Amino acid sequence: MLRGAAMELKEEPMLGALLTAVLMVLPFAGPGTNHVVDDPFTSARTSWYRDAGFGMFIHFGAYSQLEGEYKRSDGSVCQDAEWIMNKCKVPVNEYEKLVKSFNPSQFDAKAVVGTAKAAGQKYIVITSKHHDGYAMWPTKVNKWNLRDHSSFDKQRDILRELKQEADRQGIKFGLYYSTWDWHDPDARNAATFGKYKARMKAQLTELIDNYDPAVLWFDGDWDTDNPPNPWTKQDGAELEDYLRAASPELVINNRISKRAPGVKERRVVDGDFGTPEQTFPSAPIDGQLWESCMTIPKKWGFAKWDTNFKDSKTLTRNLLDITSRGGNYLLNVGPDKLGRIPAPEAERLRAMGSWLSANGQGATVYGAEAAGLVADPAWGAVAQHGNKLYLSVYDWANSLHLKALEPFDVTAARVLGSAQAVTVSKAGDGIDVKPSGAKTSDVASVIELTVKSEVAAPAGTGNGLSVDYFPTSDWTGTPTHRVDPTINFAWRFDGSPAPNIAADHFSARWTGFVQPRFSDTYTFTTVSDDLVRVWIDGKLVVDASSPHQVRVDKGTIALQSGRKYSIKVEYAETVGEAFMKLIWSSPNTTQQIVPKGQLYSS
Ligand code: FHN
Repeated sequence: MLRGAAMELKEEPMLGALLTAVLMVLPFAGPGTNHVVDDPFTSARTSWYRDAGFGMFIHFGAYSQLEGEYKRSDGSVCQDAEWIMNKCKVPVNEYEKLVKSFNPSQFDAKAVVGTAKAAGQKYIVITSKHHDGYAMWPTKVNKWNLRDHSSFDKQRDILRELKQEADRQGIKFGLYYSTWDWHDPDARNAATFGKYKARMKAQLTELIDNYDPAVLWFDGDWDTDNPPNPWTKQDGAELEDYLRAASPELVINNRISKRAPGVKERRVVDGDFGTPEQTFPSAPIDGQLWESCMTIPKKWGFAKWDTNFKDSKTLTRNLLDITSRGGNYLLNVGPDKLGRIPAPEAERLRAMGSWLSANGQGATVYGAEAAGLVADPAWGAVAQHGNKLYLSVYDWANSLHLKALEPFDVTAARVLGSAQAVTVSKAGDGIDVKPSGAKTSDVASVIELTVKSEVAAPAGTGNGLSVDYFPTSDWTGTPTHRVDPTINFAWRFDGSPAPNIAADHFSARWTGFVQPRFSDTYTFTTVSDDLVRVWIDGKLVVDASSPHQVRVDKGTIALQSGRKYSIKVEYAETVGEAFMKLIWSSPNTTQQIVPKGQLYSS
């Protein structure tokens, strides 16, 4: 593993530098390259992340020293938090002077990790470098960092302290890193941007080698000229390759890429998970894992005037809504200039943890998935965990209706933390759940249903799909034939299905059979660039046949378990990036790349 090599060579600084230099230029791509490493929906690499459900974001940096206020020379006061240098137009040299006194002497990793544990948060993501470019570790790349530009104890390293404490207390450690940088002059200058990128890669190598993060959470992926941000989608793609080679177990967010000017939406092909911010979707995101990040007050970084803290009921219900839709909740704290988590934030987190640890209510979050068997109810949220449905009831009533999306039986029902009887009966388009007693909590009372739905057909013995790859974008010319285990490709800018197929102007036709394990209405989802059509049992289920940028399309079809249905997928790439993924889901099947065992080439 390259990371191991880098670690071993750390003791040999010259060789380590040589390896780092080689890594930076090693061509990871070219015709025949598929940049996909696995299916984040099901891979062992992302398993801990999918089960975690709840993490702590920490926005802590030089900006914390200003406590959210900048007093101008004319006496006026400008307020912001982690954006204060930019929004208040603080001259760089003045900002440098102001943060020289930064001294987070009371930063206590044990207390920070203890607060995360008390909240029930299973991972931490701390800002290692925000947009102001200030590194929170003793980077060798420059002097703009907590070791070389502060009044902090030069023997201390807060990232190491936090990493060691997270390891000791058994929670995962992650790092936020902004590709956009207001301080490094090369970061805003297209002509010298390559120097900044080299420094960025060297810093990221330091972070991987010295702190072994489980998550790298990138930020700063928007098009702007304040200051200019020359980062490109291609830079993001190359960096993702580099990082995955350097640390194969890394989980990476989608903001490693770059959004086109004026584009608000982020793509589902970058990194491993999407990052809705200060909000969350009403249903699982098609095509990618996702994590909602949110603040407790208004701002991410500490601001002494920012005292409108969300209450713990709202925050807990946010968590339940998010995890019932297949997402994670990354909830932020903004330590003050001494490194202390504001008491109101710690108090809300403890309250969330108390609710999660009471009556086994954590089962609504940890390892929970979107409940495909029922529709999202108005009175609360429903998550599924194996053969259990967890009904988190916000609006308690002694009769709660659930719309069934597929038939299932309820073999047991109980209210967590109460001995009250619960009866369940078929009713209209679903079931009525009738708890006989009072609610157990003002936040959410949890009813656990043990359900028996259709038993899966035995796992398939498929080998994948037969495929012809054509050297044109219209399925003409002499094809290259093979069998693909799945349809899960990110050819990106320079990759292609085979070394003899150019990166642009190629097409593919997969054929064979697909075998569902349940008698369900299946949703087939494609992630494609440039165009795709999917036929199943002769029915055109997905038709995205006009050339497009990265796009998600889907269609449904009712299938009987165990039967083999003919499937044909036609795909074409014209120019630029190329992606093609075939995903399925059903009331009994969580969203995933259609697995090899359920695909037959003949
Ligand atoms: O500009 C940053 C902001 O300061 C904060 O870090 C958030 C957290 O997701 N991300 C950016 C805004 O989208």
